[in-house]
Amino acid sequence: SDAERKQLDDLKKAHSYVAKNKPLVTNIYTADPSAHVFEGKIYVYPSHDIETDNSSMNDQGDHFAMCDYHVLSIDNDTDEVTDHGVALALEDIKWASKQLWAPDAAHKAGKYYFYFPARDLEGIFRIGVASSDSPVGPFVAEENYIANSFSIDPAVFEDDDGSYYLYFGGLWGGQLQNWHQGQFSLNDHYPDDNQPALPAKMAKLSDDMLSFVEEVRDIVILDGSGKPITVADNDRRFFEASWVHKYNGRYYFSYSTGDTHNIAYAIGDSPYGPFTYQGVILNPVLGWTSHHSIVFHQGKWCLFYHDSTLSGGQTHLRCVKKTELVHDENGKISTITAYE
Ligand code: FUB
Repeated sequence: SDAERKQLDDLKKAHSYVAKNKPLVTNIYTADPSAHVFEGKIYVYPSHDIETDNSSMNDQGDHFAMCDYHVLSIDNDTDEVTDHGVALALEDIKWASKQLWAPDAAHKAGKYYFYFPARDLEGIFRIGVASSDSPVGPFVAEENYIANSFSIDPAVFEDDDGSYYLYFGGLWGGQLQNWHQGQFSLNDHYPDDNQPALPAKMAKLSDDMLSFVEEVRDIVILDGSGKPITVADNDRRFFEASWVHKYNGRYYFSYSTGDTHNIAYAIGDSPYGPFTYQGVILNPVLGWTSHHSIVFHQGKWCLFYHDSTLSGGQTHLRCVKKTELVHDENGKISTITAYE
């Protein structure tokens, strides 16, 4: 399969790659780092990768079989990273059956909210929320997933006016292609190649941060001529790993292009989009997936990302890393390559 070929290629390349950045932690495998500055300090909310049988490797992502979450924090003075241990475990989430994939977190009025995708008891990916008085948990999950949520990779964006928005969605194993009729269908559905690509999704969060206050909306990504990016445009179309940050009053929607392995970005004038495609933030990394977050801390923009260097190229055993991200004088982001 495509996934197996990519993994073999990566294993061959692993020994010749010289990574520019070190893993934040090496005691566990980590991925999908969502970083935030809470009360002046960086907290990272990653997936916790675990060993699985290689025969489970497929386009559905069965090899990503994670069953708990840890939170990391970074000391402002020493850059030392602390792993705060298990913050939420599968057995404590009533509605979830397996696969705790890429999470995110938010802080509001002294409380911390942790958003995470998992398969429900019917095998359908949904998004749940858990809360805590501490940024490192432990988090207590709500009884059920967020009503009307589906698919994977939640990312919360807090706007300057105190509104919070949840962005989400992912293709293939993330099941976005199974929701074309507004309800889950076992049949994958992709529009024709020249049609607009399947969009990421978003909705505004309620005051209590536990539900959507509006219908789920599509995130439209336009090309330079104002036309939606199409299904066949694999180098630029949305695949998974939504993230939003604001720079100079404009909204930057960044995401993974999946099977072309870029972290790309698009800019818009509203958190609802539309967003116009701009370019690549991070070139492909070692391993099939790429997933990131962008945060401003102590006068600099940081990119958090993952690769598979810690496991010598095994796609489901990743490690999270941090590097500087630069916006030029026109607000364009300089493309980053993770290796010498
Ligand atoms: O970690 C499992 C999945 O892999 C994430 O949800 C995707 O974004 C990809 O990184």
